[in-house]
Amino acid sequence: LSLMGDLRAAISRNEVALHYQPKLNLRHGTVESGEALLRWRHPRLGPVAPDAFITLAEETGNIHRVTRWALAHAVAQLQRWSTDGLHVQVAVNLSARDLHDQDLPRRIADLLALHRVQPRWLRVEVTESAVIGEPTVAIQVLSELSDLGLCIAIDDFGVGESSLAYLRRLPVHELKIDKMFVQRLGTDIEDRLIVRSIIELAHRLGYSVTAEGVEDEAALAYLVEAGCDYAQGHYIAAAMPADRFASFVAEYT
Ligand code: G
Ligand code: G
Ligand code: MN
Ligand code: NA
Repeated sequence: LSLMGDLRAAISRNEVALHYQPKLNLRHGTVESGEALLRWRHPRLGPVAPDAFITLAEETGNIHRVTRWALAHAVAQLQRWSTDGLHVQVAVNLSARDLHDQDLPRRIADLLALHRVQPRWLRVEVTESAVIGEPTVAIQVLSELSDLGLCIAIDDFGVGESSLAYLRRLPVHELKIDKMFVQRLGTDIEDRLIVRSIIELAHRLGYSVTAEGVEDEAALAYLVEAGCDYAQGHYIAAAMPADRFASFVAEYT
């Protein structure tokens, strides 16, 4: 648990950072959005993987702290970019427990007002499993966020406890296809069929689609041909610090 103590200290001292992974618009070849991903460099241990410290924060009841920090920093960054004339949309990941926090919509509304950022520049990503745990509260929280004007993305779509029944009760704007189906698109016939079907399903339900984990040219080419809207992955760019992300966006407008 001393690692959790270190994380709390790192958050209060701003020793954690948000990096941003560009999302490529496949129709226009532009980048107008990105996903915020937490990075923590421990003074002794070096970089700690977010999977590890997010799970730890969840298990020790500290995830709200982490989420609030990420949201506050993403919105403050959006304000700075907007002042610089850079119009970009940022997605922040929420954990299951965040969806049990009925104060979250008001907290986000306050943050946006404080920084004079329009809600449409902020997105939240949630997994379906996050909703299944306590669906009534989660659906209410997501509906309030959607009513505020935020877009809601379903993350890691296609793996875990996914349920199409819940999907229809949620105010969803975007599906993000899990990288498991995307990484081998160049060679795997079944992954191609699955991805093509998810894209068609999403479009029929009125959602946009992002493919995650694009690692080579073959995957990217398949996604363009299959009508996918956005792509994210190391072949395009890994997550990068805010200043580099701003240059990347400027280069791809
Ligand atoms: O960058 P990657 O290794 O960067 O991220 C690993 C996992 O950590 C992913 O599942 C990602 O969604 C999650 N993650 C990264 N940043 C955040 C964050 O700010 N909040 C939450 N809840 N999860 C995050
Ligand atoms: O769970 P979520 O989708 O939020 O997390 C995104 C995770 O995927 C992060 O850990 C991010 O660093 C990672 N990621 C981003 N692009 C790629 C990629 O092309 N390949 C792989 N294997 N991981 C990726
Ligand atoms: Mn995500
Ligand atoms: Na994902």
